Amino acid sequence: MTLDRRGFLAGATAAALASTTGSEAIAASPTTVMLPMENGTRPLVAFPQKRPLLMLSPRPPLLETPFHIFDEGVLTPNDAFFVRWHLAGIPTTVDAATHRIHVHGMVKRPLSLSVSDLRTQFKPVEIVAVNQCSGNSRGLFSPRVPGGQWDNGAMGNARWTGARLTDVLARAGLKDGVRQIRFHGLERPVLSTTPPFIKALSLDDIFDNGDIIIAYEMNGAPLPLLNGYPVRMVVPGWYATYWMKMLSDIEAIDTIDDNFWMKTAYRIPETPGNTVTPTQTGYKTVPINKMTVRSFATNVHDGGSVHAGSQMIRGIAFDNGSGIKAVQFSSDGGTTWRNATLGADYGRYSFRRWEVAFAAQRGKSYTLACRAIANSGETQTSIPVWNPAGFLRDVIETYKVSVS
Ligand SMILES: Nc1nc2c(c(=O)[nH]1)N[C@H]1C(S)=C(S)[C@@H](COP(=O)(O)O)O[C@H]1N2
Ligand SMILES: [Mo]
Repeated sequence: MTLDRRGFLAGATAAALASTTGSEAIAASPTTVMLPMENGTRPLVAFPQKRPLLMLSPRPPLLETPFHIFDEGVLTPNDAFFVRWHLAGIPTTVDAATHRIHVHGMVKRPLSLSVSDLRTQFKPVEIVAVNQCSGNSRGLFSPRVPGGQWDNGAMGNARWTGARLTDVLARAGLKDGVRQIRFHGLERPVLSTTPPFIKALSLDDIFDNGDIIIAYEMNGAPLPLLNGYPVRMVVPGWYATYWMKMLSDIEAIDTIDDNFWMKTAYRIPETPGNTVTPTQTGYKTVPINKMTVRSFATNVHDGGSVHAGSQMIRGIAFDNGSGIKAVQFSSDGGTTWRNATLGADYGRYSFRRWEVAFAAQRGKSYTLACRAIANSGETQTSIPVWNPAGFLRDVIETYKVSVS
């Protein structure tokens, strides 16, 4: 039995879980994990093609990656990669041979592409990129906000292979006046009153970010069904909400999409730092877009311990594609900082591993901290962002540790 090093064993729940959800998809799991937040108890549950992950919701599935996975390698294994769906009507199987991606709307040549067309008729592009939910770490907001109560594991880094979106759009030929491209996947709402999950990107953003791909491989293998098999969008540097899974529909439009998921949900304050106070009203909002810079230590956790003597503290950092310039480490709660050593470069959208030597004295306790500086100049600060949707968390992480 493996335990999440970040949490601790809280008791057996498998039988209780199976009886409350009634889902055959859920395999027995002997443990729960306590996340560092109120109401932070999560069962570890194995869904199809997945190892046991922290379950926030069975239907639609919300599964978080146990944080120690990020210490094991720069790429997040497919079976450990987090899962987030909005709607419960997800196909339980998809036939990749008959699946089609329709490209239509304001195009000169509407297309109906199979997965094999994508593989054979377009140049394959490989890119390592972080997929991070807009609400990653939402459960750590203070004051608390509604929404999926994630700790820091609603993210993952994979090597994606696929066809460039701009190549597909060039094949279809955009008509004059196109302003946005709208994306839709295979799942459907259970209730007719629930808006279908549709996202849109502006043409400028698509052409600025020539790295958007329609991916048919994840870490050299087919995508797990729950991560969007057979094809998903990969929008490097942008929050995961745009990374449409089970992509089936691409539509060119001459308007700014105003469906619920663009106009009402997934908006951030258009204020300095995209932050507001809990009582603030009357500010403008914009659709969430590029990720902020973050870094984490992966072999220590807050409230945990380190051993006496010298050791390496390891971690990861990423931003929205300028790349990581430096990661700094502090063992005195952020009073003094020194540079960590960066690991191999997997590209500017990837996790960048870092490590730093640290000598711990028996009997002392420490507040460790790490902060990343992106090539863009963006630097993490110790002031947490706050917005009512719980997006964009990027505060400097601190880890109080004792010496054992
Ligand atoms: N079709 C579809 N794609 C989707 C979603 C969804 O609900 N349906 N959710 C988005 C959001 S908000 C997130 S965080 C990511 C999660 O990707 P993952 O499940 O592969 O980790 O998928 C994105 N793509
Ligand atoms: Mo998300």
